[in-house]
Amino acid sequence: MQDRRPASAEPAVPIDPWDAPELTGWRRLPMHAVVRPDAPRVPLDGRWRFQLLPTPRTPLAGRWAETDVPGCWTVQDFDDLHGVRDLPHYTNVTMPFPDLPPSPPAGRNPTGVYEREADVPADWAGRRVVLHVGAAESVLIAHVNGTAVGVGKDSRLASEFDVTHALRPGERNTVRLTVVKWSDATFLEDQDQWWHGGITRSVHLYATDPLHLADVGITAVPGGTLDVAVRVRGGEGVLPAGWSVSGLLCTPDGILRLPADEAFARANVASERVSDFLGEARIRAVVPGVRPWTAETPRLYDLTVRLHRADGSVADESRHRVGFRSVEISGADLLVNGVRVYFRGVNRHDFHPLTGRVVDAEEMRADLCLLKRHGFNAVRTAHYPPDPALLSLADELGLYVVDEADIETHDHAHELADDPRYLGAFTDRVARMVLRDRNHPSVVVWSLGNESDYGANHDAAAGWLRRTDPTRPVQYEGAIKDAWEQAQSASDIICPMYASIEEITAGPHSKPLILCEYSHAMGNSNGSLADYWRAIESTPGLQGGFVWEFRDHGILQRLTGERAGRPAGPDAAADAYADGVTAPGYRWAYGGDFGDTPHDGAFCADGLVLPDRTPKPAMAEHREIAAPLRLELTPDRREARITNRQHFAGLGWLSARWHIGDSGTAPARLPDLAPGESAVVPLPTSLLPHGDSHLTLRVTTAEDLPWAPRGTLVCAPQVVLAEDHRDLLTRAGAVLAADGAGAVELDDAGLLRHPLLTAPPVLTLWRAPTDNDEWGGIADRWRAWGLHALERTLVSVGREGASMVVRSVYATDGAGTVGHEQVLTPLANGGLLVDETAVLPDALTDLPRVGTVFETVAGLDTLEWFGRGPGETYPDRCAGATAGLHRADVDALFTPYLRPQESGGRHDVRRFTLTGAAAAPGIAVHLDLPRQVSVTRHRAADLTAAAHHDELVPRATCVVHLDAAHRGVGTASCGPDTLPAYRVGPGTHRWSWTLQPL
Ligand code: IPT
Repeated sequence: MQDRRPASAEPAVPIDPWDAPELTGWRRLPMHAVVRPDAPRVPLDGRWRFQLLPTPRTPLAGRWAETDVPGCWTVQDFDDLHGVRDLPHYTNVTMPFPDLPPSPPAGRNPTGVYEREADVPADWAGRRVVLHVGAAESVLIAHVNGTAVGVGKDSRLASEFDVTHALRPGERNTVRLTVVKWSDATFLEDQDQWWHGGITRSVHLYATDPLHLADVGITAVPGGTLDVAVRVRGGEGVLPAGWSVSGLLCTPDGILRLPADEAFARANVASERVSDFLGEARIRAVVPGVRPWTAETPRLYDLTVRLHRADGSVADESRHRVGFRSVEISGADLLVNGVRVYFRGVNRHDFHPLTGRVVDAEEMRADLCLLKRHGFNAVRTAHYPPDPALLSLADELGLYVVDEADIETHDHAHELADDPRYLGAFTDRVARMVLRDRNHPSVVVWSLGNESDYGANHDAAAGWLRRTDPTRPVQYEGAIKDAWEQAQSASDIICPMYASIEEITAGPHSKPLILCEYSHAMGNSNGSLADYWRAIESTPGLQGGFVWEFRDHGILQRLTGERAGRPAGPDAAADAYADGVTAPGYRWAYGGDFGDTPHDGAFCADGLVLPDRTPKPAMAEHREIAAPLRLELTPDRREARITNRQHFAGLGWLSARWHIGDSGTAPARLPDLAPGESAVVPLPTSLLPHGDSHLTLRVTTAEDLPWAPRGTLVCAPQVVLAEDHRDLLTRAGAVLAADGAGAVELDDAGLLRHPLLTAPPVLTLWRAPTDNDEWGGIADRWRAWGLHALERTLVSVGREGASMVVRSVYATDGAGTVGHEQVLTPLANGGLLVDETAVLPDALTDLPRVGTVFETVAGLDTLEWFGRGPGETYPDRCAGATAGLHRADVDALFTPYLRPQESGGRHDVRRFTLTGAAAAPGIAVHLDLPRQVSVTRHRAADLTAAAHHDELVPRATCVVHLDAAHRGVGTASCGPDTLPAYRVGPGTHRWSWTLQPL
């Protein structure tokens, strides 16, 4: 196609596209949903010449460096010719520069200039050639052979330019892409994540016929109604005679040929000739026997849409995978295919610890498979449209998606939502997302963006959206922030963030309530997830939520060598990290670690998985909460009841086995149940005489699934057949020594001397503050009370019968004195019974823990415990762990949360042994009640002092905590604090335990 614009006689308008909010793009092709996997294509990923300039106005140097596309220059290793040194920078709300909208900093604005040659086949002559740039942040200026071909803004969506007029088929062509990092658009992209720069998705050229498919919009609903709107564009201004559109749909019964019913109803006619032809055709059909798409049953049908020349040959073709499904809101219920579903969701960014924002399809598949394996059925694409491959994967694997526009004006929220200069950008970003993604069955809700206040610009975008796609609800948290029920046009869903259980259950609600963010996963967190779900499943109108967020955004950083302090980058060897742990010489960097300022520290490390995708313990918690079936005892406790908790699927994809104790196991037969149905099944009588009374149904995948191999754990519900009420000594198999005189040895301070302990058991009220403790503010109160450095004063040592009674006091800073009594009684087997009482003054209103800490000799490296496990658990995060006998290496008990903090706890522990290599003795500990216990290589003080794991030196000893009470972890870093039921208050705390050498 020729560029028919006349040469202008006017002088050029001096626009800096990076400082012009009204300009969202220039000569950019309209966004569309045509997918052409087979179109002739020249891939342009790989090495490009590169210069990073300090400003877009800086002249190029004569020499070029090189770098890879796609890539973030902020993590790449290249020859920094202009000395720009632009490393990752992390801020949450705060803009990374002080300038006010709409202008970016004039003085320093890193600008990457990418250039390379493209060999274009000679047979592309006469065809339309399009340059596709997957994503560039934040302003893209494209040139071909020195001709400016277009400008694009919007860092998370592709820009396409028609480059036919500038390109020379059969020759080497030069493509230059200039990427300006800061712009007027940066104020719209103020998401809580690292700032990067670069071209983050793939680049290529492709060719089509001049007359081509311009867009395809598909609506497909259960029942089989298929409606495909096809737009055709280009050519010589009129539709050539005889051209047509058709569809081919693959069904299990064969290929259906679907003609367009009204070809080109809106075609231009010769008398109304315009610059290029635009016509629309429609394919309508009712497909018999379709099986609907849901996240549980992600059935897809291949559809090919074709544009035919007069002779029937194919001029253009677009490929789709169609899912027949509907979404509607009825009262306070959001229905998928007519059924009220729960959203067991997570917020997910495009993130990688080596590449920054460049993610490939295999990485995305790994993310989604991991989510499916942990019971998630929904993703919110926080806070921008994802790489398009993510949506195809969600279609295929079965996940509901809330697709979110790339609008977050957090630091200037109020100004921009009503700023008419940004009106175009708001609607453009929403519209381009919808036009790209509307054919994905997985996308069930559109989101207008995040944290941008609420203004007329949102309503304008919502208005465009509702007319263009009436088939999906729209949500926007900013619109419901102040009043959930308030009438407005921007949100069909009450989608609050971080609302408490009390708030969400204070209905009734007029619309479905689905939390767009909740259960902030920063560090050791996600307390009360099970309480949320108890509330959601028992309150009309509540339909779930999206955990914040999937992954910790830690960037792998080199600590040694020539590039010390820099990101390890895309080429870092795989052995630089594994299982959440970085190799020596590396660490997970967070805000401030690259010298970035201002910054928000570790607030970017708030995911359910560590940067390398190792699941944090909260993932197991979610898996159990999301279990597809429920197991209960019948009231007479002689049988079990199994309920199918899914919305669409039967239980046929699952297999199950009963487990009891450490070895008893028997096959279980799952009943054939429709969603919501339940049935009574017999208990495995052969197992029941077994000593232990915790009966677990281990449920796994019965066959290989696209997201999990056969045998993958799905859930492990447990019932308790009988409680163990025996007293401590009976359970420990111990009796008091007849005459214990001299058996308990104390030092001058009244502390126990014991051959297996290197540090005696003492009272502790301190835990290394979690991120929730720090950001929620409670840790400052604990410090103010001096809990981290309590000084012990011995009051008395006395003897009562065979026992030694040691009384001491601990002075706090201004909160009174803590009294502590330890009664040490020898046991006949050489062990010791320890009865402890702590009396806490009323001023200590809220404590991290009350308990005992001691350290063992070195050489003990295996913990075997009866309690919840195998994963880490805390009082308000223990639904994902079964009670029973578990065994683990001491080193593996600890979770390396990015900023060191309290970690490694096990809840409801009744007894444990710590053993080492055969020769070394070990210890056995029994507790009076199921208690919180931790065994790690780190003292609470070590963890408190460290900012990163590389600063920690694991001890050879075991640091053992036995807690009478331990505060739940809550979610206070962003959201509700630990619920009152899981807090530790003042008053009298008593606990007893026995210590036996093995
Ligand atoms: C909310 C943001 O939407 C999200 O991007 C992230 O910053 C999260 O908080 C915290 O990690 S906004 C917050 C002010 C509630």
